[in-house]
Amino acid sequence: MSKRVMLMVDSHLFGWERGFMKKKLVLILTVFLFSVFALSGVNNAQSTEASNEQVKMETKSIDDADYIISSIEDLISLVDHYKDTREIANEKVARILNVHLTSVNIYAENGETEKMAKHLASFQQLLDYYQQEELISENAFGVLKTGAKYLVEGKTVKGFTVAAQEATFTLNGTEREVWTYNGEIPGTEIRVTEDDIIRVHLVNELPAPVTIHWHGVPVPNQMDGVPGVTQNAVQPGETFTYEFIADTPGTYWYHSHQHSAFQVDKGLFGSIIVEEKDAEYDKDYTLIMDDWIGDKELYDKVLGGNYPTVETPVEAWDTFTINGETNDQIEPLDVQDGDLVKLRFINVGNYDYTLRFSGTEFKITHTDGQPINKPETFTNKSLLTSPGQRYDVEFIYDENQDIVIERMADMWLTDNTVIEFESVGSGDNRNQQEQTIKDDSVEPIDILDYGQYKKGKFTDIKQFDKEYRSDLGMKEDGSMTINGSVYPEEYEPIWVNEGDIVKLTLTNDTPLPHPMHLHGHFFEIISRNGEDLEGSPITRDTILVMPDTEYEIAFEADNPGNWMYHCHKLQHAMKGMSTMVRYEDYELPFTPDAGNIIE
Ligand SMILES: [Cu+2]
Repeated sequence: MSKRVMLMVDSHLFGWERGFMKKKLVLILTVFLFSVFALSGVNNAQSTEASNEQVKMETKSIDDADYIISSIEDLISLVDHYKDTREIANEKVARILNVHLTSVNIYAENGETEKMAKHLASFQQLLDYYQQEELISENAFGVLKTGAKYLVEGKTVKGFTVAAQEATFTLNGTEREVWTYNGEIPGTEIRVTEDDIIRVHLVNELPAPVTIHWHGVPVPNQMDGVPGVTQNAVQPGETFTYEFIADTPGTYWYHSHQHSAFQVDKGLFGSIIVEEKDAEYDKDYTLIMDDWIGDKELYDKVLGGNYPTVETPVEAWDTFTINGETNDQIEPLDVQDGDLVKLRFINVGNYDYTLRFSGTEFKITHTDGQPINKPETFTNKSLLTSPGQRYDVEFIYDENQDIVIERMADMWLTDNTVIEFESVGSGDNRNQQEQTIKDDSVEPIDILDYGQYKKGKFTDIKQFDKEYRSDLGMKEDGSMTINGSVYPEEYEPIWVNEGDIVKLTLTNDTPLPHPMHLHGHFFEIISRNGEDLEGSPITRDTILVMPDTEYEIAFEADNPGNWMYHCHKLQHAMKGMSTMVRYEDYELPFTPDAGNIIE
């Protein structure tokens, strides 16, 4: 396994957590688990089978999370752990909690569901009491309470600690000060399985406030991580816990939404992957694409402090990276002949990147994590990706073919970047950059005419409940506008009610393409320049709006709250190209303070 692949799967864990995981791994492998299926009272033969399945599943992904709760045994070992770390005040409190959990286990085994439920309820009441008496830390309380709550429903809770930290990052041979999640660029990959409960404990060790926004994941509004809109920014030294159900599989990413044009550029991003339960890939790689200010002096001037202080010419971002590495530093991906390879491309940068695929047959299977209907194969074609967007691409690795995937050179990012493959055990057949076919006649893929036609969710809707326009523009002073308005001073929200089917018409009167991102909802693209889509329905959360082109998109207002809707070229959002979709009767569940900078 290459170094970079290790980096991608190796979560940052604090020392005590790593030790704890080892202990827990042994526990899970050796102790018979009364699975959550046993809790619902099915017969013994079935529950044994289910338990075995669960052991297999947990060992596969156990290194990814700080803790996993999928059984009463897991809760018991967590209580012991919090006793050791003194997050539970004393032996007695831990013992009483575990007496109840042990009883739950015994009653579950005997099929006495009523008594079992009673003891689990007592356990939760005890937690409330100990929290009031300050005999348990806030974090330990939250972890155990969540675990108990979801265990009854047969769900697995996966917990991650994400520390926003300063770090040093080497780029073009020089060291840069960066801000990171867990000390790495990109931040720790959060990888879970469909229907898992994700619980992320954010610890802010930076000298500036931060948040985590879960780009594309349809989370409840309070978990969306937008400072001043869904929560107050997490101040230095403070913590915040995000918790949501990962019920929509796909490729997503996370980033700070505080002062995001600055903080995302400085490194505060990572990927979040929700695997399908029946995923069938031999290899599955996440490729996070970004651009950096290559010149160290300029980098230090622009990004060295806690806030941006200088205007920067656009051509300064001239260094392209994949998973934080530049061209020749990028480790080849491990593959074997015949592997079905899935690549998850995520554009977290400032520019649109063009990818070229050649040498074998490829398929684009997902846009922004959402499936494309019966995608056709292609070769030697290019794909335009824009900030905030994701594309999943699939192919079968054939060591006899010269497979080339590259980011094509363009205006400021003048070098092309080649993704290499290394086939283990079959000699040196790693493809070389020199082999890149110099072919300028690469046909671009039109993602709005790709895959097989079928009716979309909104195809037959004749009358929309709400219709709004988003005319993207630019003022003479350089500010960027939606319907002539600069956010936040002049903006008009898009008002909706829960249950509305909403149509937005987007136009672009600027010379630049704008990737418009809607939080909390997926939308379907229903037409371009008045023409309905002829290929697969395209569902996404970020649409690239080309100059002089009109698009209609539609979404169902099914997630109450206040949701940002903005250009994901974050410099444009900062200059005003931003607005909000707001639900009429939504009451803000917090009081915004003065420390929030949304864009
Ligand atoms: Cu824009």
